[in-house]
Amino acid sequence: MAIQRTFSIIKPDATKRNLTGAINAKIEAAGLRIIAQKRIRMTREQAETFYGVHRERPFFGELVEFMISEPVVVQVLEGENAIAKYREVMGATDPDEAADGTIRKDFALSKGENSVHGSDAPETAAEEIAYFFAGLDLVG
Ligand code: DAT
Ligand code: MG
Repeated sequence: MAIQRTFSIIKPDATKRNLTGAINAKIEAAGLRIIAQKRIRMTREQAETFYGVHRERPFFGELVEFMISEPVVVQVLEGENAIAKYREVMGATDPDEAADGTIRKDFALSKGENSVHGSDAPETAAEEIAYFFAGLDLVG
């Protein structure tokens, strides 16, 4: 498997509780390199577009309100098999189902307030990175 890039968000529940460093420690311990990172306040439009695939789901409104409720940290992670590896480090969407030692097991508050986002495939990773970062921002 080649070197890949994936897109990550440290979500409002985690930035609010000062967990950015603790989450970054787990990312780096897994061998993923943080090659771009910025703290932003997501706009409603950005949140609605980013989660557009979930527009018809009953939790969409709640999800958008949550994502704009506090600053987030958007990141690009690089490494061997980075997309699947980060999904493993994150753990399952629902923290009650997440494996021990994962970010969501250790930090997530609920299925909605679950501390991190990670891309699920190469196509979405490329789209999500391009939505928040210019090519020159990525320092591999
Ligand atoms: P993941 O973030 O693990 O890729 P997803 O893409 O299915 O999960 O959903 C995106 C986000 O939407 C998820 O991180 C939290 C929220 N979400 C998903 N299912 C939910 C539910 N049943 N209730 C509340 N929020 C939910
Ligand atoms: Mg997803």
